[in-house]
Amino acid sequence: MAEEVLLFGTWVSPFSRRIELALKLKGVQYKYVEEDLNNKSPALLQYNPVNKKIPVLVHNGKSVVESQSSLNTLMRPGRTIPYYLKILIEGPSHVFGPSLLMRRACWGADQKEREKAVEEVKEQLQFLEDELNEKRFFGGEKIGFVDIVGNIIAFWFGVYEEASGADQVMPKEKFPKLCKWANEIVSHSVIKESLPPRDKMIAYYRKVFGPGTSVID
Ligand SMILES: N[C@@H](CCC(=O)N[C@@H](CS)C(=O)NCC(=O)O)C(=O)O
Repeated sequence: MAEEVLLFGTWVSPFSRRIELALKLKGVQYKYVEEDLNNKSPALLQYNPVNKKIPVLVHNGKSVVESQSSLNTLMRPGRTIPYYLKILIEGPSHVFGPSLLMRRACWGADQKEREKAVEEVKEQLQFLEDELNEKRFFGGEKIGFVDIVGNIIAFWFGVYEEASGADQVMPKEKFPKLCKWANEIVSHSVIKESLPPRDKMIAYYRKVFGPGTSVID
């Protein structure tokens, strides 16, 4: 990619962090714009007038919205990820995938909702465990698209659990391969420096998803 790459994001968001990761792994120079989601900048509204969400990747004035589309642009130009993996990682519309389910598992309104979400997350994790099999990363020896999208599982899940006090959904005994993979992901030198500070995130989620709050984006 040539110059003039902009990324609009928010420090705590797994979605914008994954684009930062891909940019760093690819060695692309970019300018990062931190957004306050309660007071979005005119530039963000201009580049993503449709749903006004971050992340937005802007290349030479043209924007790409939705983190998986941005990742495709960066990591797999001209190719697309197998659809079943896409569904598993994030869900067809970001509603059924582990990310939001995990938030329900941790902060759902009542025990019944939380338990149901835990079961669903575990089912999806089992599929990923089997898919990973003996591979180091989902794509083989190198970190790829699915590994980056999986940043939520590798890092955010543990933060959600700690912030909410929920039980671990991905114990080593049940998901040894995924746990090993998660450990590799968070220990990778580029990824390590691209993850937000854990303590700050835990404090943030405690405040944002505390008792009485609803589980939203
Ligand atoms: N499916 C989207 C999800 C992005 C998303 O949920 N962004 C949230 C922050 S983590 C956002 O911008 N929320 C503000 C809003 O909805 O107004 C993606 O992968 O890019």
